[in-house]
Amino acid sequence: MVVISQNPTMKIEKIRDDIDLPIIDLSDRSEASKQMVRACEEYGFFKVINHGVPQEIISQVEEEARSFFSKPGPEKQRAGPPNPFGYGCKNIGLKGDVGEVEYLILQTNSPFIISIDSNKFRCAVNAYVEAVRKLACEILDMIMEELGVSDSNTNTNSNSNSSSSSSVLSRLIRDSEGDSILRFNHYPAAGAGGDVTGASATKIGFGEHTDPQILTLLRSNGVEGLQISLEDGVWVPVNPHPDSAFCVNVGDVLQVMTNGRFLSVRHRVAVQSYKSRMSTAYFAAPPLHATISCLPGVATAEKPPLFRSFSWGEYKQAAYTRRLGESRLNLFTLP
Ligand code: GA4
Repeated sequence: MVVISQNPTMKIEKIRDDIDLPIIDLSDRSEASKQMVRACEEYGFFKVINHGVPQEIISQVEEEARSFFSKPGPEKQRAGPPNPFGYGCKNIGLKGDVGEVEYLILQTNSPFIISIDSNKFRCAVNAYVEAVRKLACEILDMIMEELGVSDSNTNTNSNSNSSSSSSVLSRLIRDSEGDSILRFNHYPAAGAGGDVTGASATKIGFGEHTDPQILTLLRSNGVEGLQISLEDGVWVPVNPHPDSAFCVNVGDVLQVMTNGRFLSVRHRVAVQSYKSRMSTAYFAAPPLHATISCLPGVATAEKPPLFRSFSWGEYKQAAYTRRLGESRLNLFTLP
């Protein structure tokens, strides 16, 4: 079924039936690698199960996030403003974007530079970050191996001293100067009148955008809201199940490094009428000085590089000084 609706900016959009993203079982590594590559090419999104992140670590961090958001506003504001790291409510980025969301953004290279003076919170976040970083690296290593990308002559200026069996991408993420971030989101229920079926305007928690980084690992409390757009103006709600899964998506940097073979897909979050959504996103990013360009062997004479090389710092600056929904990759497209 396709429902035609108008969003608050009066843009006509179609909302299709829910999509079941590929659910990939990481316990079967060779099959999983193939499926992940296919999913990155087709949807830019997939889910992983049997991912090895202990449930206890997930539950603890989600509990800390719930408890943080249940505090009175002034207490949450003690975490400092969200740019670059801290608590934000409704205002997103620096260019006037707004959404029905409150959030907390944390740097993942400890020590945190925000002031949350709870040891329990810090321990839960540290354990979670360590576990999701490991998962992101495993996923990237499997994907790189499947793509047959050789590392030997790749110079992206990484300071990581991890083992040589890891791929260039996971080395960037493990780098001591890596720029990965962790974000907790809380989308309060919209109440009666909020309608995500498309019968009236969709209430937006987080507006459409692509993620600038390499890879995103997302967990939610099982409340729907995430929608992806594989076709301009057509939104497909992502089914939130199964409970134990991580939703993984390709970021802009990975699209560039695979010369457009993988898709960094536009997505957004719609607010539900009666249920509030909580999510935790880990955005895996390289150090600011890392050079982003095509992985070796990916560009060929028939398929020359689509984008010019740039540093992650340069790209991040381009993203953060623009509106959420603005395309940034086209600033780096080669003629
Ligand atoms: C999208 C992905 C991450 O949530 C984020 C977002 C960031 C922010 O909320 O401050 C940005 C957005 C995100 C991309 C464009 C800029 C920056 C809001 C915005 C308008 C933390 C990120 O890294 O980029």
